[in-house]
Amino acid sequence: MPDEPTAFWERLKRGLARTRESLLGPLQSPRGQIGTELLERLEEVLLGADVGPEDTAAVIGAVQASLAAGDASWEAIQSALERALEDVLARAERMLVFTGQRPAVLMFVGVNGSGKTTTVAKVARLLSHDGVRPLLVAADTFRAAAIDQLVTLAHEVRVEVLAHRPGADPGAVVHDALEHARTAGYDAVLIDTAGRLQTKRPLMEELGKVRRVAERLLGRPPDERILVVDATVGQNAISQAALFHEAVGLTGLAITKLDGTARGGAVVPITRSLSLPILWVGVGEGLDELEPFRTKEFVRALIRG
Ligand SMILES: Nc1nc2c(ncn2[C@@H]2O[C@H](COP(=O)(O)OP(=O)(O)OP(=O)(O)O)[C@@H](O)[C@H]2O)c(=O)[nH]1
Ligand SMILES: [Mg+2]
Repeated sequence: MPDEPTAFWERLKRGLARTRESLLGPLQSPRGQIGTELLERLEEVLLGADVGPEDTAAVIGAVQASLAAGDASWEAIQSALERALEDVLARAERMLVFTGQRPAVLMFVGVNGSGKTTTVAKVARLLSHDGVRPLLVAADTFRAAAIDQLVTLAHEVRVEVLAHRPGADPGAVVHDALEHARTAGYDAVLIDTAGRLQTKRPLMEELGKVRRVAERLLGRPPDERILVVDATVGQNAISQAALFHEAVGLTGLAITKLDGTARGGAVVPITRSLSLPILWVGVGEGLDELEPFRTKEFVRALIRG
């Protein structure tokens, strides 16, 4: 079974290995520092893992309070850090919304190369495993290669895909896809959009249009408007998000490429400063390397490994 809990756990741990090493490596010195020295070290490593100054302060405060109360063994330090991170990430977890109206519509947006097309295929795979029948939509009509990529990935994860010719209007593709999904009884529609720089106004307006096309047809906006964020860009993702939010009204995040960075701590300031939950984390290039974000499991994999 591809999704049995151990395999899931192993993938998550493996994907977070680099961040874990950057966080815990420097703390595990042979002498096992305690007290102020440890807290200073901890501050350094949290900042180094891109946790950001505000959230680092919150975590340090919580760890300090826990350690003041009792022993400062390595085990106690790990537990305190685990609890502190769980607290700052408490509101980061949310399940995918299924309103009960079919098809559920999920739109994926983000800058170039953030991992949108791969994530769409990975999510489709997770949904099919749960018995949900998804239709993928190639609304990235900008490049022929983008359409081919989605079609190939759809084939690999054995789901259907609707595509027009390169250069077609993305709104028209989405319109067709939603009508088709309704008549053919799909449970979910996953829209892959072209990568764009948030500063390119006409391209951002195009995203707004795709949202409106869906809204007119469904009588409600797409149920999820997901920003796909590349974890390797760290906290810069925060500045990308604002204009995407303005264009489509984001409902959540997918954070990709956590396996490719030691700065995975950036998930903390990204989700907190945007007040957006993380629906999935990508921990590898493989199509099975996407996990629903669960705070407890994420923090445990990060701290305990
Ligand atoms: N290591 C790793 N690579 C990933 C992950 N997610 C995506 N990638 C890789 O990132 C690269 C870009 O992924 P795409 O899915 O094509 O990105 P995109 O956002 O659709 O790109 P554009 O459509 O060009 O904007 C590919 O090589 C993917 O395999 C991940 O979680 N981990
Ligand atoms: Mg793409």
